[in-house]
Amino acid sequence: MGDQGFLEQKPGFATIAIHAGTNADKWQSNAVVTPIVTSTTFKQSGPAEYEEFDYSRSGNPTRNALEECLAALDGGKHGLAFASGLGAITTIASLLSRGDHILSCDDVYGGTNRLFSHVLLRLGIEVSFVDFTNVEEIKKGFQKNTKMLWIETPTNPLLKVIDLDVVTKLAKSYNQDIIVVIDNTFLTPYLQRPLDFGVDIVMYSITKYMNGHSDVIMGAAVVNDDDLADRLRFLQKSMGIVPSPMDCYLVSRSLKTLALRMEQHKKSSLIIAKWLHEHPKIVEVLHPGLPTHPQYKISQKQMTGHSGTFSFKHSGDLKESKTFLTSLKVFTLAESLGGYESLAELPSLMTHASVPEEQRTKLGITHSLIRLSVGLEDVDDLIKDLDQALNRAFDLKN
Ligand code: P1T
Repeated sequence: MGDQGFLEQKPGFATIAIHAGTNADKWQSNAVVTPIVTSTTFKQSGPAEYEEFDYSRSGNPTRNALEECLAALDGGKHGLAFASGLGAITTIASLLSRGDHILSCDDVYGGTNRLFSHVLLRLGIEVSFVDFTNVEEIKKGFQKNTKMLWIETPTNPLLKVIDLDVVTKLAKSYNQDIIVVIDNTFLTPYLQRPLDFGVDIVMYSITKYMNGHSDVIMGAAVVNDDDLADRLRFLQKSMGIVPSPMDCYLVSRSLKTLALRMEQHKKSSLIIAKWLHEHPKIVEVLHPGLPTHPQYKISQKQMTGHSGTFSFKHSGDLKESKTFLTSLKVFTLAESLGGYESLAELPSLMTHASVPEEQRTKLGITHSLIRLSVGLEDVDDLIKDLDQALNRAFDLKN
């Protein structure tokens, strides 16, 4: 058994993060650090006669190095980088055709919900949202035209944990051809390795923990299946949602410290979650590392720990949430998560404002739900900051 009762960490992760895709011998200069190749095009020795690269939308040396590392981190064969997390989702959804159906978990990032409900629907792709923590609900959700299962676990912003083994087997037993996709943004391959559970596509908003420095927007997909990889590669080239070589360099650099960063996010967030759990004005802390979490046992079965992102519900309403958020001094009031700096936000008005109100209310995304992204600052400073902001919001002694 691993840390905090979770799955044991696979050995060698940090070594892979530092070395995969990096090979000094591949460059004429023997550069130890992957060069940033900005060229959009590559000289051909005759018409359509080229070696590895012809045009940077199809492939670029800096991007290839990153994609190789991304694949290795998830224990996958193929990695693909995209211009944003939503760019990755759009490309993955483009594996489908008009008339197909996506069965999605009900709590997903607001932007994913918007893409599914507004854009895909208009293109003739049907999407239904179901509570994936309830097996009976999933079984009822399958349709004859279901071609893709969309999992986010833990979910954004309610931190529901979905049993990857159970849900993947359910989908495959309904129809072997259903493509099972997981958005693994909240955990990264350091804390969860979905390919080990039979998932077909692992998708990331690289913008978050994978880059970790809040200075790049990027997405990715990792797969094992050669045919699926070919189809995604074709879409990557055809749709053109690709990242710049400069951004690929920044992410490659960030991945070198992924293991160290995730280890600290994991430790600090659990300390803060436990502190909040004891606070008299906090009603519920939604953190998969707490034994009070409804899917604590499932978390321990499939994760090696939880990251720095979690939510809590307090006993106030919008007024208290606003005072709390604007009183924070170390945490910054902003959307996003997964950076070295701590962030706090109000999903109901910010990241999940695009989720229809009725759906939000049903899920429990209320004005009393605050989401934190615990960064890498000293944890004592973060607790002091939360304490003073809660004191202000609830008129408690300072
Ligand atoms: O922002 P982008 O790189 O396009 O990624 C979209 C995305 C996809 N999946 C998950 C789980 C996400 O959290 C996101 C982006 N999320 C935020 C900006 C947020 O604050 O939740």
